[in-house]
Amino acid sequence: KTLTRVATLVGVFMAGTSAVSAQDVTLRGASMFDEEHAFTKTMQKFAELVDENYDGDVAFDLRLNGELGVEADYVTFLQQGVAIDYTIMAPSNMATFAPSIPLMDMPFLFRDQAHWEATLSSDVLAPLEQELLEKADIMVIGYTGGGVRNVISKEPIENLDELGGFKMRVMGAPIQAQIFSALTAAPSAIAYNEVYNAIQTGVIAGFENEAASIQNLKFYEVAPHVTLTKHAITVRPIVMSGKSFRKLPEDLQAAVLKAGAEAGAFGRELESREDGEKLQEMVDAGQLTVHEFANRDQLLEMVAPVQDEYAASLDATELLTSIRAK
Ligand code: MAV
Repeated sequence: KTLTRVATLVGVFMAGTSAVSAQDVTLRGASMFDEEHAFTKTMQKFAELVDENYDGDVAFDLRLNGELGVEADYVTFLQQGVAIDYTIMAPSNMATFAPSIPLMDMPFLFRDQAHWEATLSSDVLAPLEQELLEKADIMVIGYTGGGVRNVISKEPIENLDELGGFKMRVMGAPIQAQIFSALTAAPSAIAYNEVYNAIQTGVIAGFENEAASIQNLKFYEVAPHVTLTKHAITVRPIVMSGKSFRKLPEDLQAAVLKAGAEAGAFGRELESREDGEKLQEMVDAGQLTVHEFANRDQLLEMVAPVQDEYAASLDATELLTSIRAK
């Protein structure tokens, strides 16, 4: 009896201690996807790396499956310093706060994987990060991404003629709609969590996305055709709210920055490696049919002036030239 009582007391005491001392800091993250998606895995890696590099206690509360909404919601949370502390996010979802940030991810920016990697492992994007920090108080702590974005549609599309008038969803940044308009499609900005329904009900005929996300959210159920326009290799900053960051002790801040950079490299390798595999898995499962796009090079010529004008309007012509020269 006595022994049981001692054990109970020790248990109570220990539970009490851990409640007080452990995990003084909790960092909350958000993912639109489940555990299988590269974004989720990259954020889990980030947590692991922070833990490894920090002596104190820090807890991570990563909410999955869009529990906290979509990226367009996350950006407002981060800017206000509420609800979440960190996430991974498309630059085109941050345009309302920082108009130049979508430049780093606009369609047809990168020639190939090597160009994309050279850009992301350099500091050429620093002026865009600076604007995001000043205007939105959001910090870029690493870069992940690496999925190739293609057109995905209800009906097959194989050439420019068939792309003409294609009613498609694009991300919120105006440059996205401008580029697809230049390709003669009919783009409209629709929230990501409404895309599936919008296709199902015929409001749009499709959109554009990368394999990891098409598979994770089962977009193939409503849009079973993929056209290899290969118009973007995704750039996905790992971002943290400046308001959350400044509250952290200095040694934790250092661990966060180091972990952000390393988790980014981990995520880039993972998502680019899995991109082709995931596409193939969907083809093998009979979920998707893949179509080549005739004269893809022509698309590049059609969008270059739109990219140039956008950069000029941001006073970022030199920056665009440096990215292209990477
Ligand atoms: C994909 O799910 C991801 O690239 C994500 O970062 C984007 O926000 C999303 O597509 C989208 O198209 O909005």
